[in-house]
Amino acid sequence: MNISESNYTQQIKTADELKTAVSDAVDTQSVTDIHTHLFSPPFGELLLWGIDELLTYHYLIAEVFRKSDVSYQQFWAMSKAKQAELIWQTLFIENSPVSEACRGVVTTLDALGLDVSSRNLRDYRDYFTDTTVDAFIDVVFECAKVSKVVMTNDPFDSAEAPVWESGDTGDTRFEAALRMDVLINTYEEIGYEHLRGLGYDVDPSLSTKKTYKEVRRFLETWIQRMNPKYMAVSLPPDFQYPDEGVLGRLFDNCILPISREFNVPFALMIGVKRAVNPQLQMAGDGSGKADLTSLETLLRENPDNKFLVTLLSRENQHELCVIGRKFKNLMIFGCWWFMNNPSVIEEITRERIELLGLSVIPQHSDARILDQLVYKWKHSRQIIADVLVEKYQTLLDVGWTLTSTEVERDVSNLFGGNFDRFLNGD
Ligand code: RAT
Ligand code: ZN
Repeated sequence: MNISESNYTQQIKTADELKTAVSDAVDTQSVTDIHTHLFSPPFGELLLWGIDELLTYHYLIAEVFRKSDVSYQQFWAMSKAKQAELIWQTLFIENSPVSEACRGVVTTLDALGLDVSSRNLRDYRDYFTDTTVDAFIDVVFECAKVSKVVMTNDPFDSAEAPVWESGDTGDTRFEAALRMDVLINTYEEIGYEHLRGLGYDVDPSLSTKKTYKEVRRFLETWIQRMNPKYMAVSLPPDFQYPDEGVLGRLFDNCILPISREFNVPFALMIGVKRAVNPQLQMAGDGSGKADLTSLETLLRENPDNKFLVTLLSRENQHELCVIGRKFKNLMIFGCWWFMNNPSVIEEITRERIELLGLSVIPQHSDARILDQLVYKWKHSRQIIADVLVEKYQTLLDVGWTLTSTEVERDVSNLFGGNFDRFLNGD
């Protein structure tokens, strides 16, 4: 078959052919999941998996208090198994599990071959008891069609440190991201002490050249140790740049120069209000709308730095797309946390494609429990496919030609190619 014949055979003509070509491409293309909270097996208990972990996901903990009379104190005093049973009983048996976080559990159990109509928690527990974590990683990666996941690695976490020091992080499908929340958001309270404890000669107000040099030395050491895909921080909605305080000094004198020097992008996750309700512990964070003038300034003043950005407020999403049109050093990624719901994913994905074409990373999973890769990707793939079909159809309607190879190329860029190119390009 010559090239023109092969193109001819792949030509998409009808709406049905288009749907099939897009769903084939979207369902089979393996994805690089650029932000998760998963860990490779050497990190031991940091890698969460199994039904009790799925049920006690913090998104579900926030929901159970709305439907149960359990007090915060009673709940936190329970064992994980008892918490899981309460959540199962309250959110799945006494009420229908229609929220996205609940639905995710049902999708996952079903995709793993379990009978969701039985509603039998004991059977689900037995399934996980009968498998090993290594075997389960393969099952999940295969089922979710995920080829790589990027972890969230805190250099100050004493549970992670021994693994990094051993130099062996095991399964290479798990890649690192150097998370800097402690350093950036709590330098004066905690970060400074940590750095001193690790032997870095830093001052508490982060204001001397010597301190900048020491923080840079710390970052260099961890970049060499982790080989991270990017450095990252989550920031509150009132994040400001330029900034005269610790954050601004850290950005300008330490992080941005190192990010440039090592070609390690800086990921900003903006819009989280930590501990809006501390009684909910990890489930107690909220969101707020950010002033994106700061982001524009950061992008404009640092054209040789690469930034990956995701935002937590729905109200900020359109503005972010407009900023993406102005700055090629910005890669927009994912529908983060409270944005990771079907109606919002659909809206954001459509908005991004309309304003930025195929130059975005449409989704990441944020999975905290290995099993969640299954549902987070299944649900998102469906929406991404629907939006793509709609967009391609408008082209076909006016006579544009399209082949299944072109659809595969586009999907491959969305699911990993754009990330690789952003990391590896100049
Ligand atoms: O989505 C989440 O699980 C949140 O708790 C956060 O972890 C957030 O994604 C983050 O990375 O800060
Ligand atoms: Zn996260």
